Amino acid sequence: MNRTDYQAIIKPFLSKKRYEHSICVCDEAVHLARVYDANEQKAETAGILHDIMKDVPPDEQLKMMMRYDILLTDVERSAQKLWHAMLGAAYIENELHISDPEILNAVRYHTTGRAEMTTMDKILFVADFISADRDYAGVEQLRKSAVVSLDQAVADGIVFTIQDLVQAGRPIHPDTIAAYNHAILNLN
Ligand code: DGI
Ligand code: FE
Ligand code: FE
Ligand code: FE
Repeated sequence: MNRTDYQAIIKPFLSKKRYEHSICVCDEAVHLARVYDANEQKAETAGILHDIMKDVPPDEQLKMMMRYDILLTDVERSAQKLWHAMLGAAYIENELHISDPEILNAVRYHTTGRAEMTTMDKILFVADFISADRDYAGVEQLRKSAVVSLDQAVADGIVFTIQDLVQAGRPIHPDTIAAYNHAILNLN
């Protein structure tokens, strides 16, 4: 399967906006893979597929997670935005028969991050933040820092996320906290 095949697979699942986001993340992931000497084809696959489950209605996402024996913690149940990453990884493994752990983990952890992120995890995490379709305040700075230090960009992204979550009074997933601590400890 190549990029064209995967584009055709994700299209019926996604809104036009989310489809275009997926293409932009794919392009950025390939770019970062080139900069950081990682496998460009794996970055391309992870990028194009990362949000495949994002627009599936939440009740349907829950049913699908049960089908794949995904058990949710209390935090995960309360944070619907985390579901598409867990479900997305299970879906592409079970239905698209992707078995490469680098791709599966990058998709699985693209929303929260985790401790000990692989280069591929970091590439997808950062690509999702700085893709061409993003236009939040600070994105230009993050785009610049991403090609200088992937670790710095991961840390900045996690700080953004945690600040937003605290501001909104939302629960923070343990993987997000682990990613934060790991990123901070390894920068200095
Ligand atoms: O799917 P995208 O919109 O492209 O991006 P994403 O998968 O990174 O999702 C971002 C959303 O996920 C954003 O609204 C914040 C939320 N999120 C990330 N980490 C956590 C979280 N939400 C909660 N409650 N807890 C987390 O640890
Ligand atoms: Fe996502
Ligand atoms: Fe995304
Ligand atoms: Fe993200």
